[in-house]
Amino acid sequence: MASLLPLLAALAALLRSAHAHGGLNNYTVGETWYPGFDPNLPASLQLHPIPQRQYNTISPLFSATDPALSCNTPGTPAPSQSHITLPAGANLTAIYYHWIHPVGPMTVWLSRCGDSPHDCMTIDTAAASWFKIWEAGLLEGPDLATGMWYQKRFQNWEGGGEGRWEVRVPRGLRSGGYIVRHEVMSVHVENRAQFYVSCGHLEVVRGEGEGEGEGEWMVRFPGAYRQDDPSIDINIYAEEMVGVTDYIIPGGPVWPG
Ligand SMILES: [Cu+2]
Repeated sequence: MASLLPLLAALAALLRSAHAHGGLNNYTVGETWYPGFDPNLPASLQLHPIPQRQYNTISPLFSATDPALSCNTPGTPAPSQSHITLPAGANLTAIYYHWIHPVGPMTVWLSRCGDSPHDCMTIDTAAASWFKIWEAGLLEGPDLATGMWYQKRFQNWEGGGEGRWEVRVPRGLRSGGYIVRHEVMSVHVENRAQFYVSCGHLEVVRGEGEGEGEGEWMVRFPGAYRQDDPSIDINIYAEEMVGVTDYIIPGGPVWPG
């Protein structure tokens, strides 16, 4: 009987995700696990410290100008919001248990809150300034519809992929509190991009740099994207897209840090 349990758990997870989308479930830094917010549970029942901000659905946003584009809905701090402490230059990994979509860019962004992660508690994420620290799109042709995207490699449908999204926090970052924003944009439906966003709180220590992104590096969400951007309003299956491997990831360049 005991041997059936893993099978039943896997089946339950499969059924849950069969008609669903996906979200960021946990973070890790090295061997340390940080539980994510669970959108299937009321916020009041999630009493253990959670570095991830609240989101109430694993469904995507469908508009590049959605007011919730910064940190999802509601995107507010969790009832027992905590933060992840890590040194500048360390790797932060986001875990998605069941990621099913294969095409579209993935990006990671930071917004500085202040000298302390507690400053992140009162930030209006829609009014905050963000700078991109990481991006990945199409890794290999033959074209956008059939090529290998980072998202496809990341895909974890039926446990076949990585489901791990590891990104280095820039070495040149100034110490302090930051909100980290993970965004998966999926473009597998013609001319109907989907945005999956998630935010968490970081305390970056031993930062060697003076900086964070500023000036030209800074964008807002919503604000960074236009719905009619040819990388967003896109039909990868169109006849004229056969053999096309060019794809400009929206939101501007990555801060060199
Ligand atoms: Cu989906």
